[in-house]
Amino acid sequence: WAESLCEGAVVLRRFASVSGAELLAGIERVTAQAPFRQMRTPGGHIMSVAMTCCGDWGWVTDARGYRYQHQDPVSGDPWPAMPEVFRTLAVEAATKAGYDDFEPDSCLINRYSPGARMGLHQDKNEDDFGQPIVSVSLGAPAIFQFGGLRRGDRPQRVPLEHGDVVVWGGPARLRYHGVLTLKVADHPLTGACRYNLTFRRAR
Ligand code: MD3
Ligand code: FE
Repeated sequence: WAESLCEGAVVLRRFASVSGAELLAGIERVTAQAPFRQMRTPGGHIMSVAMTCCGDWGWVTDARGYRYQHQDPVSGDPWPAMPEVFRTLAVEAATKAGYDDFEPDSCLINRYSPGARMGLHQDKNEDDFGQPIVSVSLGAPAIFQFGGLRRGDRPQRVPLEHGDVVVWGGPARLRYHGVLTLKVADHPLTGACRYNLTFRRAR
């Protein structure tokens, strides 16, 4: 039922495929209020991945740095509420992976168009690294890379498809990871796009 990528990382293949259409409807609802945008890194680069957020805390990056904040910097309004179908899926996946009291307060929604990629990085803007991260892939397939605790550690490649859910915790929580350049694809629900929902406990 669950495959282990490394100590602390559990893949639930196709776990979200039954709720795929509902999750995509949730993305539409969130983006009606908080549209996808390409953010700027502190180093001045524009990210190829378009992002938006929902829940109490949204992850943002700009010239001032990476951080979580309550408000969408584009509108100044609080981020949209996390759709119940999002929260339920994340909690169920975390429970299956052995995290019984995961309560996400943040969901980052990433949209990859063909050519978009995410370089190797660590997720370390959260307060408690004892809390896992739940990631849900929707639409076009991608190759995910995960390395070690040092940037120079050679990464492994893992293909992720529509509905695949990965729970990252314990010793995997601070591993370097990224996504290779998205190839052209045609998924019945999303066309050429890949969406990734990343659920976190920010505070
Ligand atoms: C491994 N997103 O938004 S999610 C990100 O597919 C991010 O959009 C990727 O990395 C995406 O920060 C990958 C999978 C993921 C998330 C957190 C991790 C993998 C992780 C934390 C530690 C190790
Ligand atoms: Fe990440």
